[in-house]
Amino acid sequence: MAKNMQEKFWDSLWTNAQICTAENGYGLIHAGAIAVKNGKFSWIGKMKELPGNPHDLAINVHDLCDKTITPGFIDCHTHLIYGGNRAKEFELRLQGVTYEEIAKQGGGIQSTVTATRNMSHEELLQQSLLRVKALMQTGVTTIEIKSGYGLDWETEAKILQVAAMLENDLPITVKKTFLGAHSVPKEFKQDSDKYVDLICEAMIPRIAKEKLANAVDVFCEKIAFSLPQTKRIFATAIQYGLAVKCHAEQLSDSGAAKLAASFHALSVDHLEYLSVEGVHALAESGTVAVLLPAAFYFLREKKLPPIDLLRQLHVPMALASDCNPGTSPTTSMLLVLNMACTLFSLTPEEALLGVTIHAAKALGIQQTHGSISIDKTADFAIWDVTHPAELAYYVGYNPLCSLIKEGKFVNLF
Ligand code: DI6
Ligand code: FE
Repeated sequence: MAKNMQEKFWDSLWTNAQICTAENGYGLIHAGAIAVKNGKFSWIGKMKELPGNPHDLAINVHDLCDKTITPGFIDCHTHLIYGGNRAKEFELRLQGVTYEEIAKQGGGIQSTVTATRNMSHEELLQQSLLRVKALMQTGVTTIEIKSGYGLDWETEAKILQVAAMLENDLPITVKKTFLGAHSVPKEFKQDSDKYVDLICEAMIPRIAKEKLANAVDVFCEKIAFSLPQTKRIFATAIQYGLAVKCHAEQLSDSGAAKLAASFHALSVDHLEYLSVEGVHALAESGTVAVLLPAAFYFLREKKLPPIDLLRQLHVPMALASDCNPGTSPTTSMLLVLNMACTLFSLTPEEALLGVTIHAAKALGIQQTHGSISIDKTADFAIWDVTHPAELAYYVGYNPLCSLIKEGKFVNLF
């Protein structure tokens, strides 16, 4: 059945497609067509229900010869603006030194902070552009970018300004999150509460005033911020009209997910050590569980997030790259799909929803993005596969043919 049709002329029409709408599961439409007008989906249905000859209906007509269309992927958790890399630390970890030990010795996040502070806007932009382009080449049309490698006002602002520059330079939607509470900077090592004062009294008010980000995230963990500190930062974020997100239960169970749920967080992310109580709290608040299988893989974690219980209690599960130099140096959403299935036992269908509609929900943009639905933004990817499960199945093979942002073909460079 045609889902809608009133316009006489569309800007573009894609015909002979298999459409995975991501509405109610895969939401497959075989032998389908999609029309776009003014950057939005304006008709979705079966070819045989098209109200006329394709060339009479749209200015541009593209025959897809049975290729598969999915919504553009949404990478809802990245830290992709940073300086340098951490290959040396990777070598150390392979010799048995743990991530926490490296962090305690002043390596880890701190070393990336030093490199990031020393870079200009332009240098950061050039390095980050490469990572964003690589993500786009795996079907991504929307990303979230967190600050957090500055840990002082100047550098945190620089990162968020570079995020805005990326959105200007590329056909991609960028949602910005302030993660000043990523690590306690060395200047405040003796008194982390003083740094939390700075975050709450100076940084968050300025982030809100200058509209540098629309969400605030906290890394709640023994090596980062405590539960009471996290609570204080969340309360301040809400007071300034910013959404809340949380790096929760990545290395231990601190109760951060439950706390974040009590603030109606958009998402809680990582979750390897999430408790039964935590899952129930997420189910009640409608908070999205963001799983980051590439970080799990790269840290060679053993503890799995409680997938069965999340599934049983219908907590929406999103997937993201966590693109960052310390725990997830990847720029492939296809690899993330595969790892979610092989490492976390998600079904390929759950994985696909995890990078589309559930990822949109994790960013609070599910009304306009994340599925192929009338009046939503026409962001989609065209794949040379016969079934969307193939997107999670291949390991390192990329079947992307074209990417469409707001109804227009993206130059994939
Ligand atoms: N958890 C992570 O996996 C990243 N940040 C966080 O809070 C890692 C950041 C890094 O090691 O540079
Ligand atoms: Fe992260």
